[in-house]
Amino acid sequence: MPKLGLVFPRFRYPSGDYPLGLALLAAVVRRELGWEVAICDTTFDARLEKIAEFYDQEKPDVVGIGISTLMLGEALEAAALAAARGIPVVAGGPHPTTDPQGTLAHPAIRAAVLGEGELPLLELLPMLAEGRAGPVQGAWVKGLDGLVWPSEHRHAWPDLDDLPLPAWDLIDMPAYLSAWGQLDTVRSGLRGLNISGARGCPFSCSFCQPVLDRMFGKKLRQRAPERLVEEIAALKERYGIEGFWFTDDTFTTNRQWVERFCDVLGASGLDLVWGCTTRANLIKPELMARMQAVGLRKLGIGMESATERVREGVYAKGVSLEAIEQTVQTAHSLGVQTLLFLMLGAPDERRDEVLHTIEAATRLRASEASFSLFVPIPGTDLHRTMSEQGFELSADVTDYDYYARQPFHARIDRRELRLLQRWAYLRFYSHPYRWSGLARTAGSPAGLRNLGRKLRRILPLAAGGSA
Ligand code: B12
Ligand code: SF4
Repeated sequence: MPKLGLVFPRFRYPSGDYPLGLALLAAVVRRELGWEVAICDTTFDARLEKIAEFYDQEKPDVVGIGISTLMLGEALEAAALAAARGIPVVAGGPHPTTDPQGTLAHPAIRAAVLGEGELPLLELLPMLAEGRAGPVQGAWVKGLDGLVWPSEHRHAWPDLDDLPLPAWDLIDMPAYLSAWGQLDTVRSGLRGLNISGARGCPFSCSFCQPVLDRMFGKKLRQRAPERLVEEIAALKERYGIEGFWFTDDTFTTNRQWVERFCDVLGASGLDLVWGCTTRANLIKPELMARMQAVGLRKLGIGMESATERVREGVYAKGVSLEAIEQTVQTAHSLGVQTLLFLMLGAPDERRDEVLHTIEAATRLRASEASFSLFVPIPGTDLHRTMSEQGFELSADVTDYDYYARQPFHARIDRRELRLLQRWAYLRFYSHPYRWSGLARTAGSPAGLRNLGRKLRRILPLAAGGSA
């Protein structure tokens, strides 16, 4: 029986979220093609030798590598190791989706899949295993002679309810359960896992689109609440989870669907706590109360910036500051924690605007905040407009590392921005309102590890420089 070897080269910035996309692809390939599948996940053992050993032990007929832009360097090394053993390589995930041509330029890679990998992979695997090459919808394919068959469109899985359960048996689930910290501020050491209920995002934030559109499309496709709750029940039965976190981009886009989900979850009697992300204008108090009644304990909210000029003028977020303040206040009154996502250092953002954002976030009754340094991801609208406006943007994708370098000359240089980022965390978390959450996080080994990991990311001041 032929074998597929899937690789998740997460050497940098590991998290407690298991590679759900790869686990789904593995399950689909097993069910539809009857192939054997093995997964090499470097999250807990980030060494190239681990990947080489995986190839030598598992001897896959084809290798598939999941790549986000931040993983590109290690992914290409993993691909080269496979090619050196004569194994054809398929690349998939956000980076090949955004830049299939650039991905295929690497000699070791034979195919770059656009967006959802399930359908293209089912066509590609037999083809590559037999040493053939040809056109495939949703993938760019390269023959052994270097001839490339491009593809215009991604090829989406038609019905999400027809996807099998992820291949958990191929993932080190106990390691993820103990590394998971999404709901640590709710209860110290809470056992939980990530889950996906939908694909597609209809919104148009300039720092994100059209990457997400290319990945999953703009149309929201949701799983039936019953199927989703079955998966949650299976996770509880097999792994004893006490909570879960939705990786969906905007969980509350479709109000009726959320209400049905709450009904089904409530009726299941599973008694779990959970969290999700939303846009502040898409969750009314009544809906939040209904979600809270069936276990919602944390809400992630994209705030990005407190100044309208940056949030709307640059990021095109489409959410007012009033809506953000209101939603945080409602959550606070319902006992739902909130996690704000913010970015510092937009192309021409001034120091006073950054400081204003830090103060505005600190004032809100939000339990947590993530202050990232802005990076224009290649392929996004903002990357394009910045280039049209004359910003010199680095062509080296390894410069698009959130935590290390700056791929353009910003008004505030990276060193100062990093100082501002430290100040933001200090200011936000020194407020007594957040001390109990911090204490709960520090009260579990996983929480403490996650805290240490975050500190290591924000503390270096001088890593890299501007492009
Ligand atoms: C949850 C999430 C996370 C989680 C971790 C997810 C994980 N398992 O590692 C956390 C919070 C840790 C995270 C971190 C980051 N993330 Co993130 N994340 C997401 C999010 C919201 C959902 C991912 C998900 O689970 N999707 C559901 C599963 C089913 O889809 P999937 O994994 O993408 O897999 C499908 C396809 O991609 C494809 N595919 C994937 N692998 C492969 C392999 C092969 C061989 C093939 C054929 C196909 C294929 O097929 C799969 C099934 O259809 C996405 C946005 C989104 N909606 O996708 C952003 C997203 C992936 N993240 C992004 C970014 C930028 C980051 C960070 C840099 C953010 C930061 N400031 O820290 C870090 C980078 C971490 C790293 N080491 O790479 C970007 C990536 C952009 C890019 N060009 O790479 C995205 C697209 C968001 C965005 N719009 O900007 N992230
Ligand atoms: S940032 Fe969130 S809401 Fe905005 S386009 Fe991306 S996924 Fe959609």
